[in-house]
Amino acid sequence: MTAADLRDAILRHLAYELGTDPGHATLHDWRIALSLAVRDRLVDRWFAANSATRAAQPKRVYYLSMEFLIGRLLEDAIVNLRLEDQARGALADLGLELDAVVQNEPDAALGNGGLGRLAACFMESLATIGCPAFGYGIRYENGLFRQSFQDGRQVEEPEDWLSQFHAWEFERRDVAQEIRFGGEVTEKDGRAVWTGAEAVIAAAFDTPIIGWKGRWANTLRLWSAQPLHGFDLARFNRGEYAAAAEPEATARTISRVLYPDDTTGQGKELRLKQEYFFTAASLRDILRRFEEEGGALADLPKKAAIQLNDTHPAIAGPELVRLLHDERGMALDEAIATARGCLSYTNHTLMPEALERWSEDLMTRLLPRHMQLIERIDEAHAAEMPGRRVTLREHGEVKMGEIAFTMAHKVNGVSALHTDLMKETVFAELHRLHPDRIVNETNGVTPRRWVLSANPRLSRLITETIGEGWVDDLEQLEKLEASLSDPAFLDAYAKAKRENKADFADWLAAEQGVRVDPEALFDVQIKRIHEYKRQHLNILETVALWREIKANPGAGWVPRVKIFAGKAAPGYVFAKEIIHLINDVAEVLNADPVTSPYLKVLFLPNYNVSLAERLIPAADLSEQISTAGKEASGTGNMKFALNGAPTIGTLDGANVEIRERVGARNFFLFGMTAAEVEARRAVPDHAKLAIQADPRLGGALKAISQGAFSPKDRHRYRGVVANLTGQDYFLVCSDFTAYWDAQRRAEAAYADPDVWHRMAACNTARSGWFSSDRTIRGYMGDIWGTVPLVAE
Ligand code: 26Y
Repeated sequence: MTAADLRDAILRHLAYELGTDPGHATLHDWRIALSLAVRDRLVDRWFAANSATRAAQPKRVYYLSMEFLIGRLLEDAIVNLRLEDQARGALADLGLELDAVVQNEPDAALGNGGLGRLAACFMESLATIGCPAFGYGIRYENGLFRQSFQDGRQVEEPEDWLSQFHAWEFERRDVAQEIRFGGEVTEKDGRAVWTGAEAVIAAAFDTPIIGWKGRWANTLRLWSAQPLHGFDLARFNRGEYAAAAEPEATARTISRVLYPDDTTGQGKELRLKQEYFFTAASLRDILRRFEEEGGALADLPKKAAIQLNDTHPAIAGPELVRLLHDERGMALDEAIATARGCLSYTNHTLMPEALERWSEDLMTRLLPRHMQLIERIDEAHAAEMPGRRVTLREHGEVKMGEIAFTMAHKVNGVSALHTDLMKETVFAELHRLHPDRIVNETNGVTPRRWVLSANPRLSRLITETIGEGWVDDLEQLEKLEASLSDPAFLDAYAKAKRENKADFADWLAAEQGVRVDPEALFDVQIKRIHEYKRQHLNILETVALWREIKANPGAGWVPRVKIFAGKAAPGYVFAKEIIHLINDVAEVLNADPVTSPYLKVLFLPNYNVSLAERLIPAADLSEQISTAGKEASGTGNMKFALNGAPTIGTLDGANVEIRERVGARNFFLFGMTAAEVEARRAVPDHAKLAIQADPRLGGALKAISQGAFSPKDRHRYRGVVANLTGQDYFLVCSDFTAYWDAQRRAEAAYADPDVWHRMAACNTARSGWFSSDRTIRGYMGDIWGTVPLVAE
């Protein structure tokens, strides 16, 4: 396809789909016309992959996830179809700039954070590898809330990504499932019959996901909840308009909004309904496909690998048993074994408050048959495993982690450390009973989005140096090793980073009205706000540094910009106070004429995938400072390393593996290990001891508690300070001094450009293992037993 072909296609879509002529088209119109023109190419490849799959009838992967944080799709499609030059040319002909058109697309923010973005990277890698797969999730009308600040406080507004025409999905009116809740269980001819009282329709919307070079494409199928019966005409005719529309509104509530919470599994009925809704619809779809191909039910595990992304779809275990046993007459034990043969479960957290539990009362009310089956599964497991102490229920609650584990043939953690800790802590007893079940699959990120499209300058340099093969074989980045002592290469590497930083500074000035010096060290912490991620450790160090600079402004400080971004769960009060504190500190520091040339603080609002794509290529230092043992893996850490930002971090999650690969000299390590954290917690008054030992920490805390950053409300941070000086569960104080020292080491390295750029380039050259292609190949071999196919 030439640029002229693409231009003609754009004009055709503009006229015949949008009914607009070039003289009247807005940026939005052009974006839709370009999307439709690119989509045509994508659909051709999608059909080719689908027909290859129909012919081969292979085992498919089904990735069940409450979240797919896919972000913008137009650029992905253009890059993977290799249409970038043509698109640039076609738009230039029309007087437009590709970047502006691409950035007009709203982010599809159907996820909270790491788990949702991982699912999106996996979908892209599955397509690149050519592994036949479906992603299954929910088509939320409102994704993750939009964040802004009012007087430094987080304000949440609904994110309505569907308010604009969404060019990437196809509504499948022929594919729909009826999903029921509540009601009762009776018996007929010795079989349980569940008649749910309330019903909604799950309607399918398909988005094609295209792999690198368009070699393969899979489907992301998202379910939308719709009423079984339209609105009530009789009531409407009686003038009861609101009541007439009510059943529709109630049904639609299920897919209305993404749960904006990654901290607690609060017993929210709607959340449980969402989980069952999409899991049940997906399983029926999977069984329908299997039955159409005419296999014997016992062979289901040979044709379907069903991956549960955390416990959110864990009801899949009991539901699949119900579909096989109650609805298809398979013996219970065989149904359990068959379901287990299909299912596998990924755990993403060890934090007890994030492990889902549902009250038995709620479960019995909403899913009475599943509650019975959970008891039967529990009994069957007990019979299988005499002497076992684990149960699926406890204190009137059902434990979804245990259900997922019991019903899965493989259970995986997401980094080496996390997997080890799973074996020792949350699943210790189940691991003893099933020693071969837990495996590790360290997370990864897709290099197409996180290097190739996000960082074109670096990508060009890499391709010029080692050829193009790295894009789908990221370990080829190792070949850069030979250039790490070549001054010309290091100069070019430094230049790419410098230009990325200058671009970012320009964007900041234009969009946020803030000026920063592109020569300063860009020190970046972007992720959900959570105590265990310790944004407050970072801001404490910032305050301490500010006080040092103030006391001695002429000491040759390395200019630094501290950049924060991230959302707090709306109900997580402490996390919101941390946001407020950072904004308050920023206000004082940025206005300080003495210190601000050396130290600025920015909190960018509404962190999302697109902001990450802009920020990561411009970062110098990657903050990965969680309390050891708490961050399951992290994936931002991998994106920064690949883009040449060394890590300042603890031995937590995948940081451990990043450090092993990039080398200890190219990683600013600090802080307690997971084992030391446990020991330290047992020391009485550990926070007070740490504060006494380091006057910088004491001084920073005192400044905050005395209202230095909240002069009109001096006690604003009393709670935060009391937490830190009291229990300090996440050991912010005890790690402070080590963090301070690591920051000084980072500064010293940054002050010597030769040292720094070599360190940064080492990070790029040695992070190739963190591709999600590698992760997906791991799942295929260790868990799914699937192989790639080729499309004609
Ligand atoms: C229970 C429910 C409200 C809930 C919703 C979302 C619980 C958890 C979550 C999200 C968890 C999450 O994003 N976990 C992150 O998964 C990443 C991918 O594996 C990891 O890199 C990261 O360390 C982990 O925090």
